Amino acid sequence: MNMKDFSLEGKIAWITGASYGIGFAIAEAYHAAGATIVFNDINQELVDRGLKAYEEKGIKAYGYVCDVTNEDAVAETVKKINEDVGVIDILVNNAGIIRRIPMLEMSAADFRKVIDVDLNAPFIVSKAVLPGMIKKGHGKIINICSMMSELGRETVSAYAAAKGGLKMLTRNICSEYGEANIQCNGIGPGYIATPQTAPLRERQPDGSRHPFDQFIVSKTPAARWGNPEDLQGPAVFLASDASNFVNGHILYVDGGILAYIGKQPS
Ligand code: NAP
Ligand code: GCO
Repeated sequence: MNMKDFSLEGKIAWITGASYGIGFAIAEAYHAAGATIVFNDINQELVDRGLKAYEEKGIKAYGYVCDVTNEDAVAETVKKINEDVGVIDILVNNAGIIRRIPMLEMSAADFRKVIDVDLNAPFIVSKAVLPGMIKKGHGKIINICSMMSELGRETVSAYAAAKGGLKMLTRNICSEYGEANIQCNGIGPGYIATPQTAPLRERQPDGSRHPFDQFIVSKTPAARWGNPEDLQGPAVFLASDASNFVNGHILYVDGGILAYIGKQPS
């Protein structure tokens, strides 16, 4: 075993939607492991915000405006990355949205939008980067799944359908391209403190914790929300040569939620 297997030296990593949040934390870790960081976001303001944030961390990142649901924009972005930086070695399909709406009140348009960003886009971006990886003789695709790849809950029907599908897309990319030395795995974060979950953690008018906040803490053996930094080690592992025989796996980084029935109410 050579610890250099965990290095990402000389690798080019594209993390989608990584101006902040989980994607930004993963990019920070990849930079620390030696990778060149490429990210995109949906508009120039967010890309500029991301570039500034990376610069403040001492990271020279390459930022591109790209809506990952737009196949032509993705193809154009891959072309630009190849010209500006080089052929992508590591792809993290991180960009994602959620709509928390009871199913009977959710429009088909809202449902389609979540599926488009959280499931169709990982297909589109993976399909765009795979040819370069196959030509190079290696590649790592990491899909950011979710607890909702395994569990449902009220109001997140579209998100759970997308993340469940993303788990199976992960296994299918593994199945189709494992022979080309492509490893495609997923990370299933638990409940992580980012802007996406901020509404679930808002303090109540009386200053008490949000009921959902208390619920998640009671369902997590670690008795806390996760932080984006909790995902950094697992993300480096799945992007590195240390995981070359790990394929089609969803690595849940959830503080134990999926293993635990939940704390008995006192
Ligand atoms: P976040 O804070 O909402 O960040 C998501 C990023 O994706 C934002 O930069 C967002 O840009 C970008 N994005 C959205 N739609 C896009 C599009 N069409 N094209 C390009 N970029 C787009 O979310 P997060 O909490 O960091 O989550 C990141 C990933 O982890 C998501 O896939 C999420 O489903 C997953 N996840 C999160 C948690 C959690 O507890 N936070 C747990 C499990 C899984 P905008 O600012 O324009 O929206
Ligand atoms: C929700 C949350 C979750 C987290 C995450 C859990 O509303 O239940 O947003 O879906 O984002 O996906 O793994």
